[in-house]
Amino acid sequence: MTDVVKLERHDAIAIVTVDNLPVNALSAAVRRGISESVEQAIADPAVKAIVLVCAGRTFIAGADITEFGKPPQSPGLGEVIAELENSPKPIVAAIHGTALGGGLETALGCHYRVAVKDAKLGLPEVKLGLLPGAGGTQRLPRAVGPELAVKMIVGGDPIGAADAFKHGLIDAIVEDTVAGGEAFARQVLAEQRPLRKLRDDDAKLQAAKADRAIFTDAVAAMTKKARGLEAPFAAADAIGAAIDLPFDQGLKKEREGFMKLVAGEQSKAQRYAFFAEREAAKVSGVPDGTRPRPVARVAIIGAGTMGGGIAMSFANAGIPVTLIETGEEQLQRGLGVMRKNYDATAARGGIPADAPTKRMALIAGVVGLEHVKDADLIIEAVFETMAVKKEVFTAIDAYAKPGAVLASNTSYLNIDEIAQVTRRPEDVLGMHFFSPANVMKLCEIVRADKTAPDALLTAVAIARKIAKVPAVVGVCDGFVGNRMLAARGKQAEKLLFEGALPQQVDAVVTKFGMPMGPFAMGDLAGLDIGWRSRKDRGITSEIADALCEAGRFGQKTGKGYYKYEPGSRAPLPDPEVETLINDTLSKLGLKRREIFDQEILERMMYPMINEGARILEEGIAARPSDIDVIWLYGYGWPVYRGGPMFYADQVGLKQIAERLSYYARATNDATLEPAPLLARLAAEGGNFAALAKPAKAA
Ligand code: T1G
Repeated sequence: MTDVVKLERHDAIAIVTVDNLPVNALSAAVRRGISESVEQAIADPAVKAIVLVCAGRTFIAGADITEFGKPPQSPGLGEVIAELENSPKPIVAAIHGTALGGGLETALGCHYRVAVKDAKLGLPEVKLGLLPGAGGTQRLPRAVGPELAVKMIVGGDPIGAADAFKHGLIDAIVEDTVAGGEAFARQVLAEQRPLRKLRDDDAKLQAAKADRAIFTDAVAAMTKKARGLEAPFAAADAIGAAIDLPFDQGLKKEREGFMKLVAGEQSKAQRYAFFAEREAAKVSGVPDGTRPRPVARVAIIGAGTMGGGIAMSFANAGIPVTLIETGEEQLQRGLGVMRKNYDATAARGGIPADAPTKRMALIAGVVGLEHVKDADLIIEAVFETMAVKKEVFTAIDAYAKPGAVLASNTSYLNIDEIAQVTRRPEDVLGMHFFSPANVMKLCEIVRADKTAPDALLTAVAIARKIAKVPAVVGVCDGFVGNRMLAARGKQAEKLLFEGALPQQVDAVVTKFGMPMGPFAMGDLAGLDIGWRSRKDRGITSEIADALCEAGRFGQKTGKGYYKYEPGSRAPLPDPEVETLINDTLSKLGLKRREIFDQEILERMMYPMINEGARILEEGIAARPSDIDVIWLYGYGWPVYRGGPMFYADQVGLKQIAERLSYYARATNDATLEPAPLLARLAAEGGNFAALAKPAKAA
């Protein structure tokens, strides 16, 4: 037996327990342990049935992702599952926590499955750029039918125990895994139930065999948002094989699909992103034993777009919120918008019908800053000027209780300067949410000079609790995300002066996989905001200024870099813009030149990467992977490209440094010269991945 799997016998029932913290991943030792335990139980004449359970917080949460890309160790998971399925004695999988990936596939190899009521069951492999590689694409359609199988496998989201029971994925809901599993096994023996092998049960495939649209419609619905991704389509093909081919041929097709994806660039990037997200929550430079402060109640100042979205995120996690506005009218408007959002989500079936009322009940709208007094965490989401921020922080410093964490949702202002107006700078930090805050997963947590380690850990822990992905950054203009975006924006503007058109630049960026290009983004945000701030600072950008002088503020005026049909957000190239650009350039005596897409791609991505290198040099971000997490969860960077710093390593830092030096000379822009860190790594043949320093879990 291995030390991560143990076997014990309760009279005629053998209990095989997997105990491989933290999530019982199917490492080689676990696979060997299950195989040896089952063999022993089968060989033991006293054993009549077997129950497979897991210790700790969850059933098997999948294959051990850290083993991918390494030489395979036997037994393979497919072999172990075949052993379970071919056992002459009934085997019951008893599930708690999350049975995911290879974990659910293992359970699907068992003859029966039971689960506790809050268990979750899923095949999320597509989220790692993979497909279920141990029979999941063949057995799940046989267990629940192709339609739900497509939803679970191509979408990747788990289902709850109640749905699993309803659709026949599990045979019973039990109070407790060991006792419940054992009782179910005894019932199977008592009723002499057959050894149900899913591989032999095609009953639920018949409808789709007769009417393939059942399958193709489900696939079409689930791949609508899979632009650029390989895995969802490969997974759908494998499920299709379950309908069309005998089990073993389908299994072979699945294996081929899996082996192709696991060796591919997309899955490498998505597996990197999986671990990067978890690393980002580990804060460096925090003394051992530091604990987050308890947060039972939150106060949010400002019920506008950001404040409202942030309040909803806390209510979604069941945390009571005091939402504070300066006046009743603003407060009621804010509460109204939140209620409407909840109702719309409920109408789409995104949340239960009674959730809007339940969640709004957790949000107490009030007027007056004195109402922060009971909060453990206070998040300010008011107008983005330093004067207003300082006024609010001076007030909450007076009212807030000792030990409360004071956070600003500013997207670029100096947190150190804000903290200085309080008598408790150690409790002040930034929690930068992204719009819409109830949807976007990223929370950039800004560590100020005097921020106390436990205050920082409090922000990280609460961000995870409200299902956000935290990333800790230092204080600088625009923090990490917006600072890198500004470097890209500058090049986008310059490309227009040199001859490119907005639609050409945006097409390159969206083809790369970003949801939107810089010019469509500008139109969405409103071009007048930048125009007013340029005028305040006495600087010009002739093309953007000319657009605004022509009343082209973007979507809000139906015209910007693009034109928009009434009621539509689809950016349409507008010949008037080309004319305006030509006129502006000829006034400046500038000539347009032909610019190729490759140059645009390099000048969109490489300056950002260069800025990322500067951010690492300055310690504003602790790890390259933190920068990638920020771009993945805050700016829509395509997950199958891992993030800007991961992408840089794939392109090669030498290539990037050389191209940056070339563009610095060609466009006479010294800011494009490679940052010292980038230049050094390029010269040494190094990469950003090698810089990653492991930090302690929060
Ligand atoms: N392999 C290795 N390590 C894993 C792991 C896994 N499958 N899952 C989690 N960890 C580590 C994680 O890195 C972290 O480590 C710690 O466990 C706690 O995780 C053949 C091909 C189960 C819902 O995709 O979704 O099976 O940071 O912080 O928030 O078809 O982990 O502490 O050092 O996320 O409570 C399919 C992946 C694999 C599920 C728990 N399975 N895991 O969430 O904890 S592919 C998955 C999760 C596969 C087969 C295929 C979540 C969780 P550290 P955590 P959590």
